[in-house]
Amino acid sequence: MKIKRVVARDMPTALHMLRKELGPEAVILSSRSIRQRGLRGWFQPRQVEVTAACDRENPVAVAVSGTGGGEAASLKQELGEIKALLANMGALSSDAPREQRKLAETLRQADVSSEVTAAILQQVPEGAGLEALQERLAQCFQIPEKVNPRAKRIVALVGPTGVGKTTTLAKLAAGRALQEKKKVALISIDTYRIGAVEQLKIYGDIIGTPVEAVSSPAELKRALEQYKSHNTIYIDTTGRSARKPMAIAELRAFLEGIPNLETYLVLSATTKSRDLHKIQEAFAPLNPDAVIFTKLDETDSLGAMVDLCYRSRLPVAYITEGQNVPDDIAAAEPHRLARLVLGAER
Ligand SMILES: Nc1nc2c(ncn2[C@@H]2O[C@H](COP(=O)(O)OP(=O)(O)OP(=O)(O)O)[C@@H](O)[C@H]2O)c(=O)[nH]1
Ligand SMILES: [Mg+2]
Repeated sequence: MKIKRVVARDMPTALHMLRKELGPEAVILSSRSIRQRGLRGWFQPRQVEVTAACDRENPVAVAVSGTGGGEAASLKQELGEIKALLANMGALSSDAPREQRKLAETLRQADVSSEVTAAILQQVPEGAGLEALQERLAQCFQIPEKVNPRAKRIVALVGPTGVGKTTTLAKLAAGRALQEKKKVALISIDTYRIGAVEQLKIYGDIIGTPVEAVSSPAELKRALEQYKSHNTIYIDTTGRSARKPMAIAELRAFLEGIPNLETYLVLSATTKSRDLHKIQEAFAPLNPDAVIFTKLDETDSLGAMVDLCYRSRLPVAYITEGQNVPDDIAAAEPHRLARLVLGAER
């Protein structure tokens, strides 16, 4: 069995380091939050120290088969560490303080992964209640820097199929054109789905903005030039599967080199945590500035959203909570998101 201990700034980084060293089957034995030694430590954020082991055969069988005194001692130590892990990871063991267990259970019910739950609870003071948890959760959600309302903008929405990119784009464009009275143009990068442009044209007609369909990067550049006097140009893209890197590379060929482009990764809050993570990684080559979460009205458990934001550190720009254009959209607000996750606003 290989045992490895690492110190990192946060849990996901530590887990990443351990998986790299020990492989994906590594089992965490213990984790704790520590300060660096000496005076400097007090002025720097706490770090996490995580110990993990890997044995592809059967870690428990190997540990139990040890007969020598040394191995027995090490077995005892390992069991102790596993116990500590349970207290830390799930905070559900009977050893964990009652308050901590309650908070862990609240996060579990919201579908926050146990990994992220452990990391979040490590930074909630012992004995603290729901309010402290809400505050800590709010810190997991960053929002993008405010854009100068007068600035000219080119905004592209990218993401997997059917998450609500076109609908969200229509909501944003309607807000900009009808409420803020800006000159807006819509462009559809139409290389995949029949009907994609028609859907955007309907919205364009209602909002009263031009809609252009382009099918090559050169056509896109031309369209951007054509509408350069417009205040905001929204670029709609057809959904791409995270499992098809070529489709994402193709999209990159369209979008790269556009100066000051704002790219938003649109994700559905109903997607499973692990899938969200894969999608975010697959779309990383497009360098999204922030995410937009859609369909919050369709789920009661927003833990996947917490996981994604915690792990990727991407800011959240907007959330959408229904199909109505233009009403069902709101700028993301960390404390409101935290309240939604904890079910305090439903
Ligand atoms: N309940 C709910 N439905 C939504 C929301 N946003 C979009 N939808 C619906 O989701 C469906 C798909 O929306 P689209 O905007 O066409 O999705 P898309 O991402 O553009 O899809 P593709 O272009 O095919 O990749 C439509 O029925 C929308 O009305 C939301 O916030 N809540
Ligand atoms: Mg669409």
